[in-house]
Amino acid sequence: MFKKILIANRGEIALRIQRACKEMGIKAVMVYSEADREAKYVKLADEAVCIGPASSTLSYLNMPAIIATAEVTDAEAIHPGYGFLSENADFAERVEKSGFVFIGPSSENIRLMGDKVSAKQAMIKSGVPCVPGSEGALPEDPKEIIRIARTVGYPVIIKAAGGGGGRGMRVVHTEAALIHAVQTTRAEAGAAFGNPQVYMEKFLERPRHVEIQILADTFKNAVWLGERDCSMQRRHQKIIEEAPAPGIPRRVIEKIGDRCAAACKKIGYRGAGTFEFLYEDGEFYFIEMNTRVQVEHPVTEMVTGVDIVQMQIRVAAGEKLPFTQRQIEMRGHAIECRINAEDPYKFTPSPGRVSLWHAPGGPGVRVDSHVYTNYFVPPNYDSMIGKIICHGDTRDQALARMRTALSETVVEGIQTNIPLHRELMADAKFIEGGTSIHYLEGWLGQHRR
Ligand code: MV4
Repeated sequence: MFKKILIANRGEIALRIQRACKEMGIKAVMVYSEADREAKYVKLADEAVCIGPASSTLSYLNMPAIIATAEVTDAEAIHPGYGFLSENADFAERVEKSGFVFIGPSSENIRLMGDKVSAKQAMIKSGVPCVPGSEGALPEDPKEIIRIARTVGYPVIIKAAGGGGGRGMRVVHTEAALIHAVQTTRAEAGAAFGNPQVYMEKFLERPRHVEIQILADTFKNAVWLGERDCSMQRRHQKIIEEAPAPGIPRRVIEKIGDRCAAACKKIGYRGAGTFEFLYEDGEFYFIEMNTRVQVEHPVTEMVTGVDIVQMQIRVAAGEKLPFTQRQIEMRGHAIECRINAEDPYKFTPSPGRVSLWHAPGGPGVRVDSHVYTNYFVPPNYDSMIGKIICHGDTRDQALARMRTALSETVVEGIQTNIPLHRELMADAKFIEGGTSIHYLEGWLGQHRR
């Protein structure tokens, strides 16, 4: 096992990774920006090195500074967390070429999944069901494009190969609008991602977003750890996630989970990963794979009892997964509310000093946050300041625990989205379960104030 790991991230996930290191007897080196100098998790680290100013381009995205810090501190591996450099294949490659272990999959696998056209082709080859559409990138010839769209059937969606997470997409409802939409998406994709390739899919009108968590080691073992329903989102920012996904038959999940694990074996995947699917009318359709630990990993940890961050570190160090698929048992239900420093209804960021932080507790309640009373939320980064995760034997119990947890939580000095979460936990449609990806935006439209 590693003796020392460098954590190339900030905020709650930096603290989460640091906790995993401490539990495993691994020393943690933290890199931080000038804006995070005072953060307690920086002081809690065995070593901490300031790598640049607040701007993430000059700090958390600064590859030479991060690799140089690993060198001077004698770290053996780098954990990238989520966001920042976590899915940057060039960074993973530079880490490995510099003689460190990248805690994640190979740079080749990151690159394969970063290009959504090659990712989809790999999944089709591995037997993972995908949204019907163009086989690979769209050709230049407008006649060919029109022919493909007729075969797929309108509405279609044009997506950039270099996009993902909601960037670089356009829905097309009629043949008259098709060619212009393809040209515009191509031009935008070329400018934004340096790759003008686009592909076409049937546009699903009211899907749910359901994802499968996987873990794989370097001994050809891959297991899936159930699913998460992440449909409650606004502008591609998830705010609530839960496991299991309400109302989806177990045999449907099991079939798709087995396909995901098989795909991991086929491509030689290592570490934690997430297969994102759209779920509509009882069918799963693969859209993208995330090659990092995700914000919402705790809901899976709570229903499976598996420590995903520890497992990432173990398999990166060359250990075997300590369980087989048959030993994975799902118990109860877990729900996560992301706490953001923002206006709860206008969604404008609300950075600043937290004059009072009181976290909830009790049975089945987990809080992942780096915040404390007098912590200053810097304006330079993502607005998420923590997560409340509640587990129960049933979804109703998890919900009841979340309502209690939210009622106990006190955050003063800044605005947060806790009032929104309190309303959603009392919403009849959410309580029923199974709302689509469009539910929250519709709800916000009706509850305008
Ligand atoms: C889609 C879709 C409907 N049909 N693809 C948006 C994020 C990116 N990961 C894929 N996205 C979508 N792809 C087809 N063929 C609808 C979305 C989508 C979405 C997906 C997941 C979560 C939230 C979303 C919000 C709007 C659109």
